[in-house]
Amino acid sequence: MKLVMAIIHEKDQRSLQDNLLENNYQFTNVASTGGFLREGNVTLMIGVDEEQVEGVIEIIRESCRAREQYVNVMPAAMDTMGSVISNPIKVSIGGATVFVLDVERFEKV
Ligand code: 2BA
Repeated sequence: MKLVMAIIHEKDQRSLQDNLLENNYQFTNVASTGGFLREGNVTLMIGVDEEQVEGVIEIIRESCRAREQYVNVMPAAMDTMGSVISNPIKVSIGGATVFVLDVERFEKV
């Protein structure tokens, strides 16, 4: 058995969940926060048989799209008037960040 962990944008959550449910996959949602942007994202834990991994990844690929976002980078420079000058950079987020882990043991007790 494998555990697919997918970190996705909150805006893709509904679409991915619907598509997984339609295909009879079971999953758990965990609210998470990106370390870089420090914004909420969503982590799905999807337990599947090994032969289902590629199918799940394909559903994730179809459900999640890449986005671009500007973020202010610190430290900011100070101008001559002492005000803060932010330095925005463009980052590309997602579609999804996916980890596939081996599951040593799976039980529902
Ligand atoms: P965040 O850490 O908030 O990162 C959001 C996006 O910012 C990243 O998108 C990446 O394009 C950019 N980014 C991250 N660190 C950066 C840096 N040091 N300099 C410049 N840009 C940077 P994604 O790569 O698509 O990642 C989306 C989210 O997936 C991340 O949110 C994080 O929550 C998770 N993630 C990505 N890689 C991970 C990893 N190796 N381990 C654990 N979580 C990861």
